[in-house]
Amino acid sequence: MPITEVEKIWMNGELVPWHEAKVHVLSHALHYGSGVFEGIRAYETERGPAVWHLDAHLDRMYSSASIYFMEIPYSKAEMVQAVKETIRANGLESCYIRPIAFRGYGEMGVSPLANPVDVSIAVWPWGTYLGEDALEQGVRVKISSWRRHDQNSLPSAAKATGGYLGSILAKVDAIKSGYDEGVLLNGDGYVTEGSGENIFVVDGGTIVTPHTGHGCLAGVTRSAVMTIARDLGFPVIEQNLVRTDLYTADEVFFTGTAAEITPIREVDDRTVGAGHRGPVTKSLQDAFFAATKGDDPRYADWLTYVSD
Ligand code: PPE
Repeated sequence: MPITEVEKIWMNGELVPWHEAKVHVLSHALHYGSGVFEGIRAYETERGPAVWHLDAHLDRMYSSASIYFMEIPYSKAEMVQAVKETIRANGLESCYIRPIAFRGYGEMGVSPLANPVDVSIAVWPWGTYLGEDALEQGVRVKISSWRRHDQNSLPSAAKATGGYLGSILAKVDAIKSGYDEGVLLNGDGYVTEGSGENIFVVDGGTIVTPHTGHGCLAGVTRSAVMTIARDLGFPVIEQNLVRTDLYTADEVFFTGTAAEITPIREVDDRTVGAGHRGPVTKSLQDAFFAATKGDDPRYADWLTYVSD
């Protein structure tokens, strides 16, 4: 997806012109995947742009960093200010936000411990993730032959750059096979998630999603959607799912910061439910987007206003 360029990127404490946000080719992260990052969205509200679940995203970023012994040289409070400042400097009403902390230029070799931790925050407008009409029409997915890496190979609790190589294999395989997205099973054959989204099924009015212990990322959208679903009166459970559970469900959908709530209309060429966005998915989307706009006081805490 082409990036819509804006003016400034925050880099190690300063706002620099977009094209000057550069790194050295011998940066550790480029060679060994030693970066941790987040994808966050800011939504347009009546009180100006508001960042969705900023604290939860930063908490996960600092946890990811600690798993890799990476000390982020800014406090969370400083990062909150930096995110707000970057959005303001670019005059955006809504945007995607990509903070990253990575091992920079210094020594060469696998151990990152002597290398500096560089931090940047980029923001830009980013529309629907899985295609123009995805939120209404739904997407077509394929169960990937590539498995989700094991917890003891690459911990799914860390949203680390290197971990996305597996996602790349699944995504490219899906696209080249004519699908929109790939779904990865874990080593035991249970469903984990898409290349960049968590997955849910709706079956007989119950909403089911794989447990994070089975290899999926603990998605911030996943947990927001679980809360919203329970508040709407749906039972929500975390349980093992096998691929045929996706084939036979009434509805299947993805969640993610970029993907938001994207219906899945086909899995491995089998039509899911009625073959279009189902009523439960629609009601979750409506409640979710009302919350992101600041229209639901129950979820007011989930928004950080850029002007505050
Ligand atoms: N699983 C994976 C593998 C993943 O990358 C994401 C986010 C999620 C689940 C959902 O997590 P959350 O955003 O906290 O609800 N993927 C980010 C990056 C996508 C990309 O293409 O880059 C995102 O959605 O921002």
